[in-house]
Amino acid sequence: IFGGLKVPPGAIPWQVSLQIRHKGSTQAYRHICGGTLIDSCWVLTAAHCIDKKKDMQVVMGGLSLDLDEPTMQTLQVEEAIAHENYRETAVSVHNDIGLLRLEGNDGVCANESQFVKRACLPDVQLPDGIECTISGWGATEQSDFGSSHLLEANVLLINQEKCSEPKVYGGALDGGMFCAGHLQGGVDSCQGDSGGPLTCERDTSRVIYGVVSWGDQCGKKNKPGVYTRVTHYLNWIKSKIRAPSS
Ligand code: 4AZ
Repeated sequence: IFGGLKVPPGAIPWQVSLQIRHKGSTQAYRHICGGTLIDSCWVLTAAHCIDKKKDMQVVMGGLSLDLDEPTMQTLQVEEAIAHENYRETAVSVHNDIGLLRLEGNDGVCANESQFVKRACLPDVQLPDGIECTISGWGATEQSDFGSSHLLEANVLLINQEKCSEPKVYGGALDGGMFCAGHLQGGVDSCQGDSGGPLTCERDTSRVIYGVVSWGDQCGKKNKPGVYTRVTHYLNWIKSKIRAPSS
């Protein structure tokens, strides 16, 4: 996160760290992406974060990637589902959405606590210009390697036509994407934040409105972050969650 602040304990209880096992090691896992807990056994992430060949685990309820915190829960990924039409082109990433099914018993995987909670799915599109929140352990203006403490920042939803102007992303956007950030630059998601949440306030709760997907570098003028538009994929998400492993 560029231009972010440290997240206080329990403030973003749906944030997870998606980690893959180091080659040749039985114990060590490395953070690769963010994700969002949307159900006890389901994490929403980006398709480009999914590596079916590697063991994946999810850590939730914590803020640090370096320390073991007593509030943390670590769960293995039983199944990783990338969108069937996920495609990367030279200028864009299409259908960059995926789901992780967690290991558990009788439909209980993550245990809800003050530090671990599900985010709600959105029901409608939200208006341009509203303030939403992004978070993650990704690269910062100080470090390409990311932050060991979870960071957050506020971004604005940017009009789709405005973001499709030639000086911004031209024709690279499709209806499954939206832009959020600050066109003057400075505040943005970055590498390592991918897959993580963009949430917005709706009534009295927060909804998971976007998944960190791509952008032309980070924090640059006229190059805001591009997010997978969760409302575009509600039927896809619901179909997968209703019928696990089919
Ligand atoms: C990345 O490389 C990446 N500024 C993620 C987010 C953004 C750019 C790049 C948005 O994963």
